Amino acid sequence: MFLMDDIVRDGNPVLRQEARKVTFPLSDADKKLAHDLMEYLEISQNPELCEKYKLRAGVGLAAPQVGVSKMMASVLVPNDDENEKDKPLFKDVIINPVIVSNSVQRGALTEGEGCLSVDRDVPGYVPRAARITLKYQDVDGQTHKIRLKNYPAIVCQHEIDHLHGILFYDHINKENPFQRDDDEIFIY
Ligand code: 0S5
Ligand code: NI
Repeated sequence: MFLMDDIVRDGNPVLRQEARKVTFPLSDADKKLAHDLMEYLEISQNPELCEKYKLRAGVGLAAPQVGVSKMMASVLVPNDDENEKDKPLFKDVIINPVIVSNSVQRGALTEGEGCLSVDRDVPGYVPRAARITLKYQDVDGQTHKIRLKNYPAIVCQHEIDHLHGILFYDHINKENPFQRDDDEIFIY
């Protein structure tokens, strides 16, 4: 199980490295990594357990954030609909993910972004594609090609950035952090 002390912070070179592709079948170590990455999100999204283990709740966690430079990340986007609480909007460990197409339309989270590896608050919009087509492998080596929009699309782009050594604040306009394009949409 990962705790906050296991999470690598900004300044550690692993966060700026290009992660290595993962080979199949997964080694036992890679299987455990996949399990532990998802477990962190599940535990952190449970208010009692989050408090008990003093975690920062997250919707995604990439392997480089726990010091492992491999193309693997967990994503768990909860469903806010009270009746659909047990049906996440997106839940999977994405391995060797590739964004095969991006919408022309851009979108940014209204509240900006944070990162479990960045302890300071960096205000500003993080412009991203509003919709993506994502190709990835799951823990069984099955290939998925799916279309994502809005929040799940933003979360996956944030995680895939980690696999290429990119942090969210790299995308923030330095001169005008809250600058927006005309047809850019607000997400959330
Ligand atoms: C329940 C629990 C519901 C948490 C919502 C949340 C991975 C939640 C966060 C992360 C922006 C798009 C600090 C706050 C950041 C992806 C950063 C927390 C998201 C990933 C974890 C990031 N958070 N929580 N991370 O690379 O919204 O947004 O989840 O750094
Ligand atoms: Ni992050």
